[in-house]
Amino acid sequence: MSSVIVDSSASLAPGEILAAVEDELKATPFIDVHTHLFMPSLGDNGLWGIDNLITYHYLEAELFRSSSITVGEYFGLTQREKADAIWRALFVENAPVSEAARGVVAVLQAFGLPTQAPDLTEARAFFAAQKLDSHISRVFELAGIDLAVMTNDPLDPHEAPHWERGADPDPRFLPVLRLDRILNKWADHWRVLNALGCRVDAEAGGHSIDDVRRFLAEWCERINPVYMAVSLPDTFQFPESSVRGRLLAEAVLPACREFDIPLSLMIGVRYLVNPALKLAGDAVGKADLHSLEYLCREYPQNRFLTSVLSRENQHELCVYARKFANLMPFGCWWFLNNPSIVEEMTRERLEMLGTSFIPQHSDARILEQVIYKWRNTRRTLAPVLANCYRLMSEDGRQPTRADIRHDVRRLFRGNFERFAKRPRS
Ligand code: FIX
Ligand code: ZN
Repeated sequence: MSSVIVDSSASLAPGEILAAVEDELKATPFIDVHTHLFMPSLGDNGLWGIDNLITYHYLEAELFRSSSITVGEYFGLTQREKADAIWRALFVENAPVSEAARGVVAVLQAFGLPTQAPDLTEARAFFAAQKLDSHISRVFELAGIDLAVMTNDPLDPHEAPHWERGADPDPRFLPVLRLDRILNKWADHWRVLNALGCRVDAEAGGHSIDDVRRFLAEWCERINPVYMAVSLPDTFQFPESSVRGRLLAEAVLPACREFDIPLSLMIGVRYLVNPALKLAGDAVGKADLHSLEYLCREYPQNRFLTSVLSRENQHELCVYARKFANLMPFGCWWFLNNPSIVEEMTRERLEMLGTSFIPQHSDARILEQVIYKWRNTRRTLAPVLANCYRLMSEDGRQPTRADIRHDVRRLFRGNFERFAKRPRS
């Protein structure tokens, strides 16, 4: 087959730009900078396969709008029964037009499985026949990613023992130290830290700060995280004389400086507005980003990898990123990860930040979700990026394929590699 030699330094005609952008997006393996996926050595924390895909909390929330089943009845079912209920309501009785439902269809299509079957028999047989390690590689290849950044919780009783026994690293995954239980749920977890030998108390007084700092250092040595991370409520304030405020200022930020890693702040969650829905019960609130401004200004030696959940906070996040080079906006998080909003957010980021931000992460909880989440990202962002080069061309600078290749690598790899100071690709 003749391979077309592309002169990457040649200027592109306006009619060639979109195809060049699509080619470079397809040809570039992305780094997925935030997921809830787990490397195989972390055991059954890692979720994959059709029943997990269909019982994703996004789809659970949609089920109760399209079925007479009550929340109590649903959570009393087995996982297969739950998946059957969701399949029937969202994929058989109604067309799967929502973002999350279409995603399941895209995964089935990617593996050549029926997308309109009356039940899940064939899909279940297919996934049951997969061997996890080779399946991960196949899924990453289909998704066009070569690295997934995990979310690793040192106080999770289902995960920490794997690390303490020495979980084998996997070159396809990068660890992160997740701090929600320490920073947001101190009242429920200081005793757990105490049992682990930390001299802490309910008010985080005495040796608490020093021992949390030591605990963080021990876990950084153990798992070698690319960053530390915490999700924060829409009400987050900093500086603040609260336990969270003091732990953040005196333990977490110094530890990030000591290990020279960013802190990921994911701001704007209204937790469990409907507790009955469990993981699906969280909502969104507009946050006061003056706290982020203060952190970026007063802690110039720290780097803040930041995503905000409210659509109404996006423009000011871009403005702050123009003011502070230690602030790296990333992703179209959770309720924002829909084409209509991804397009709006990415256009304003390109207009204000050029290619100095990280456009997307998948937030995948189930392995195969990366297939549709990254397919959607490429599909949505290709025309957005192409429009930038078209406008640049109209204004007098002709784009080349080399420009596009460089920019795509910067957006989906280089900005993260530089900000996290690894991995070197
Ligand atoms: O805090 C987080 O990492 C959030 O992404 C999750 O808690 C959330 O449930 C989610 O998976 C959103 O996509
Ligand atoms: Zn997440």
